[in-house]
Amino acid sequence: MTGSPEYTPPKVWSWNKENGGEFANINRPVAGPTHDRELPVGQHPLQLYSLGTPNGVKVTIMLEELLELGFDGAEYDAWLIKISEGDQFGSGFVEVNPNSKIPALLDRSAQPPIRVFESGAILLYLAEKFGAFLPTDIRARAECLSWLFWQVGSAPFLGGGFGHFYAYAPTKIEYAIDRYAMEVKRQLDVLDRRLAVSEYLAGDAYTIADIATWPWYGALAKGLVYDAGEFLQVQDYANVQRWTEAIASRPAVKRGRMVNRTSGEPSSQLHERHDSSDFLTKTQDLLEVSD
Ligand SMILES: N[C@@H](CCC(=O)N[C@@H](CS)C(=O)NCC(=O)O)C(=O)O
Repeated sequence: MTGSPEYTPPKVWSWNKENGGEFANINRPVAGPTHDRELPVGQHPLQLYSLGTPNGVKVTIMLEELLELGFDGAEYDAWLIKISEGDQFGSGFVEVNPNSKIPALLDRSAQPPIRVFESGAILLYLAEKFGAFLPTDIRARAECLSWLFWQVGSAPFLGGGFGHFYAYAPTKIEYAIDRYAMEVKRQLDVLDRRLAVSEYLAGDAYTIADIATWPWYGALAKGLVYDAGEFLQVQDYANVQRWTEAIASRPAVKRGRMVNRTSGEPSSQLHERHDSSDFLTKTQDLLEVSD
């Protein structure tokens, strides 16, 4: 084993603010707001406070899929929460999500408005509210929820484990990278075996299980996260590749990926979404030209 400096934990842990890791500036050992700031509110029933990360994209894909099916009640305002600047610690945001993480949703069609946090809970809330992307048959529903909860439980090993130590940690620690690379490859194999016998995760129909899983594992399979495609040999998971491509080609997925996105091609970034026409008129390439 190489790359791990000797370290003996002290009796009592203390907060090292200068640990050198990416995101060290926003990580804290305490919860709660750091400053007063109300959240903006737009004209639609659903107010989404988010960012175009895999967890955020789950919700914007779901909302765009619902709109694609003709559910007008799924119209939404998507506000940008800049987590690197600490927006998630503003008092208004903490009222919607006490866990201070995107995505967070406020449904103002109910009085008082209903708050929903945790991407899996938001997908389930929207699926039940609109009666879509969640099978009603008890067996298919159980399969769908099993994969949905699998995703929510598994992704932290991919993001917080593998991604953190492979891409973000200030030193490359072989033990940590090995441990999480093994787990992520095991997870890819779990998906690959399932997708060998089933078109989508819950069966023949595309559901919230796919909507939750695709932004993480589909992006990984395309080599788009952590620049780790070659390291993990993602092309070997042929069934995951087939599923990834099929979902990537859906119009709602293409739109959902653009919302609250702040990196990549300017034409792929729609920082805030308040109307369906924004995809044609408010992407960063167009805003930069008119500045
Ligand atoms: N389990 C949560 C995870 C959400 C999460 O980790 N969000 C990240 C961005 S992808 C975040 O807001 N991080 C800000 C922070 O940790 O302060 C979910 O699925 O919604």
